[in-house]
Amino acid sequence: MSSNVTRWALLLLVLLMLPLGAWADWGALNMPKGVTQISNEVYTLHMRIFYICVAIGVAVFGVMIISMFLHRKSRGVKPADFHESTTVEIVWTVVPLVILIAMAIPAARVLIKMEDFSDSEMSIKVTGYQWRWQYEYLDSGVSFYSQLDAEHNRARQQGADVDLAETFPGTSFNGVEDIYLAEVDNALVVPVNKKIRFLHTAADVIHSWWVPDLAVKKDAIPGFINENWALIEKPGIYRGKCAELCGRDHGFMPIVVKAVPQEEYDAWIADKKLAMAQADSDQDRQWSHQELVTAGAQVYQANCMSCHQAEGQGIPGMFPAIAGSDVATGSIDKHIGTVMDGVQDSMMSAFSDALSDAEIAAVITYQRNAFGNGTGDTLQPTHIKSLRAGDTLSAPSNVAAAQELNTTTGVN
Ligand code: HEC
Ligand SMILES: [Cu+2]
Repeated sequence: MSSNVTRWALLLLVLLMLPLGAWADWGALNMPKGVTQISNEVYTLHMRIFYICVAIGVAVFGVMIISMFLHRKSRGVKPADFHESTTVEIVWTVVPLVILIAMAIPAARVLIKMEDFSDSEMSIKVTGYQWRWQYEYLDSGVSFYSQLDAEHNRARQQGADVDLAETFPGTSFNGVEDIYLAEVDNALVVPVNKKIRFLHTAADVIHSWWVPDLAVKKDAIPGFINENWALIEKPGIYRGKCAELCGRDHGFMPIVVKAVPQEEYDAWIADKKLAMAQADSDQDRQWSHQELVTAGAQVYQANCMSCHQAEGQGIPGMFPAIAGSDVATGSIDKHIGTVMDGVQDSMMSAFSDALSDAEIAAVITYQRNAFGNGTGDTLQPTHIKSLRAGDTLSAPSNVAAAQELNTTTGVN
């Protein structure tokens, strides 16, 4: 008997020690408390229900294990042979019912709060694309795209071979500073202490905008608008990602929300508006060939390189090469059409909404001259602008004029 007890005690000890290593980092496994009132309520709710589950688990397994131990055959226990007990049936119906109601009431209360969009002080429309986010500040007209930082994007192309210490010197990629693949070019800047309403939709496939610290996770569905809101109390940088399997690069569309004090936010909006006005006027001027190529290289790295690759070599069987491509060295109209309207039923999406006139003109000029394509062509933003206006007739002469301009000025 006593040797039996020792054996049981030993087994229990081993079982208890197994997860000890994991306990040290328990906090990292749990859901974050977040920085909004709702996220705190969600956290509290989550913990309450978790503890109820733990209590039920301990009670049920406790009774089971103790019963099995105390009434085991070797002790000569005889099984009871009664049938049907009204008392037991009432107890095991009423007790779970009471527990379920006790869980449903606080859960419904938080859910209703999450769906309450009244009194929101500003609205941001968030549109998911493969693979970037567009943010439109509906109150101030500011709008931009946000995607994986170009350096991170370049590093990840090396796959498992990437040496982070070498690629990002001075940056720790362990622990809390781990931002590899979690950095974007343009963060979503928002003011603290304002009720922000988010409107979620998508332009191609279903995405999901997920920022754990804000307890915000909403599907972005083409043709639908889903709502959500957040009131951030603490300035800081909050990171998230697309939580929907939205295609090949699904893991590479991070979200960065930067919450700043109101004055800082106002200054940022003013800056953004200025930059947008500047970009607008850039659409109307004549660019030099070199300017377009330089700008185009950046547009290419940010938007096209993930598929067509750094040297324009593509991935055989998947993404065509731009180097020596019939489209990039042939008729410029076909090239423009490919980039602006995409290719039906392929991974080549339409870029006419995602890129500005200048960006489209620049990336096409770049593709037609980089990777040994050397066509010498120059495409002006004004040409794309007139195309958008439906003015197809003026197009060829415009291109020709631009080419002449370049041969005469020698910028080619
Ligand atoms: C998601 C991957 C992807 C991205 C990003 C992408 N493309 Fe493509 N691209 C494709 C695919 C796939 C094709 C082939 C389409 C077909 O013909 O079926 C293609 C074809 C092309 C072609 C025609 C090449 C040929 O010879 O057929 C050009 C030009 C082109 N893309 C330009 C661009 C530009 C410019 C960008 C960035 C603004 C870009 N692509 C971004 C996937 C991509
Ligand atoms: Cu996505």
